[in-house]
Amino acid sequence: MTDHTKSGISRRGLLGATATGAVLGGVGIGGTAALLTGGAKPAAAATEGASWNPKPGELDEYYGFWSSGQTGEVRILGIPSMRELMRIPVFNRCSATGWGQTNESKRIIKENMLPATKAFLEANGKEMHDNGDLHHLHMSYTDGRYDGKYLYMQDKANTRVARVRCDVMKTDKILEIPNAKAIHGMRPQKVPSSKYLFCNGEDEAPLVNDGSTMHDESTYVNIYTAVDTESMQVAWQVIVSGNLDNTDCDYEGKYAFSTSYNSEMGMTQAEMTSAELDHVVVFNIPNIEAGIEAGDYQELNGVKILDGRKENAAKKYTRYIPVPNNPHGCNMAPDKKHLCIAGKLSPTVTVIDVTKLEPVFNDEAEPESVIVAQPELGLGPLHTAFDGSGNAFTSLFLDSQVVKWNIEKAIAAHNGENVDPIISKLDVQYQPGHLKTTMGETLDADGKWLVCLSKFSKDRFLNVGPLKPENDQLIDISSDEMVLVHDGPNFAEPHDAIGVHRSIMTGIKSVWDRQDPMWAETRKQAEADGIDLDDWQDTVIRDGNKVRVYMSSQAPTFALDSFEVEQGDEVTVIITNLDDIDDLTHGFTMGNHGVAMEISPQQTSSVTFVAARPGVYWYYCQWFCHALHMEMRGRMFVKPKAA
Ligand code: CUK
Ligand code: CUA
Ligand code: CA
Repeated sequence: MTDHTKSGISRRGLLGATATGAVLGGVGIGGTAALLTGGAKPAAAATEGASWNPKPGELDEYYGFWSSGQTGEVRILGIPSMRELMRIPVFNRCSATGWGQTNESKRIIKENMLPATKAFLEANGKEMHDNGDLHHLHMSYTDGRYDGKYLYMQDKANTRVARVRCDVMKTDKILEIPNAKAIHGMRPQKVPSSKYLFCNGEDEAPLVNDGSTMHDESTYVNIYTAVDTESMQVAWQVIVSGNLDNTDCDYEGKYAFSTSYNSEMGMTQAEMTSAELDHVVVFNIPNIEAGIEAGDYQELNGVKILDGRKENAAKKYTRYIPVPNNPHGCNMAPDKKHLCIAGKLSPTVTVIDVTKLEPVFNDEAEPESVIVAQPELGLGPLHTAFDGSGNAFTSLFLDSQVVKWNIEKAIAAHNGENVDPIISKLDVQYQPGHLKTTMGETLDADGKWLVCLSKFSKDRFLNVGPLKPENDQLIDISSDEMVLVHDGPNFAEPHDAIGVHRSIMTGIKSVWDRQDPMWAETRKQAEADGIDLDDWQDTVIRDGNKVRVYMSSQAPTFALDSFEVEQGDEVTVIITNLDDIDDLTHGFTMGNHGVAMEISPQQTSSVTFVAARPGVYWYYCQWFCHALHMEMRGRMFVKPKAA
């Protein structure tokens, strides 16, 4: 058997055919020279690495929460096994759970949708978007540490953010953000707690986007949004100069940072890459809060917007730190001090000392004075992760490598000392984007595992057609020499992941609370119908041409083995799963009606449809629950309309 991967030839071949062409094609002459300097060191001979493969029945040490890109969901994987444990639908629809179909999920999806979007969807015969583009997800923090309560995620495609409750691992809030366009980078505040969710608007557009100035690019702006995580409503927005890509924040609760690859405000790729330098925007959170308090804002679509553009520097809301053209990743080290900005088109990572920012805001120092190192690491640096021992790991997209380097040594080299900050390099397969260390974006960074999310898998798996999986690689980082221990195929397109130690996830329930707010509206309707959902009655209520069917389920039966409606009735089926045993989920599928939903232990779910065709339709439970699961079914009779 030939080993293509170790020779490095196929890796370079792939590079030539795809990424280099695409990236260099747009860069032009300015960036090319930098991209062609420096080369890949061959990978060190692989040693065995730590044991990653748990025996059957053994549990993982970490929860891995994965984004899924254009699939629009969140996935839970175990680390180190890389076994997929669960999927959480967020911006997508889900056939198994009924997300996007049940009344409970529709209420969450539509609750904070902008009126203009509702009207747009209605014009297209829809209630909701069918897609999302979920790049980034992060957990809520208390004092710089994960608190296990919520996950937050964004949707670049439709300018939304969402929240997942970690007690039940379900989405409970979705917010469409007004004024901004294309939420990309997103981070919860780390200290003292995740009061704000910081959200980058990537796309430029007129602030009032009504078509009146759409050809006048001088009216285009980009918007930074802080969402209040408790209410999941916008707290405030800031107009910035240039666009916004990735974002992170400090461990003091004072600053947030965003990279901009289009400080040029160009509309074509040539224009977006034309400058020598772009910038990192630094947001001064207390100054912004004071500005809001003082009334220094305009209001648009119910949101307070401050002006944080360069020309408004006197207000001290923002500062702009120049970095090499077209940066990408923005990662705060758990040393509380160093922010790492990945160069992308530059082979460097720019290290910013955030403790030097105060004089810059007070106009006592130049913005570039905060740059304390700029190590040259390799081609196409995209993102950086940390081990908690002063080391950083940067993905090199073009070199298809992970480079491990030392932050203090990079600073020493920047100060003229003769030290090499690079500790080791490891070939990955291929073209990595994000990379994540266990607990690495918290004060508890433990330096055990690194997951490298490679964008291409090429020859690593059985061929499955022109569309290939990606390859999330598990790397043992417990010693200076990184060891690749596992290839993990993954479907379109997890950009990001976090690794959370299982000791933090103590609040996860196995059985729902019967009073859960998820179906509060449904309970209210039941109350109005004289139904007590706690003392279950199985009954059919007629209300004009609306019919509500209240039914309980208990393995292996639905309480109603049939019900009758009239053709044209709007039927709502409300089911509570009375089983309270771990893992005993039922479902409800109405044959030939496109209706299916999950009902986990003690959960209430409801779904509404119009019974438009006469006849008999069987409903059944679609989650295997019992030896008589196949028999867990019943009939809906639809009486023909009188002619
Ligand atoms: S971005 Cu995907 S590799 Cu959207 Cu986090 Cu850098
Ligand atoms: Cu209940 Cu299958
Ligand atoms: Ca640029």
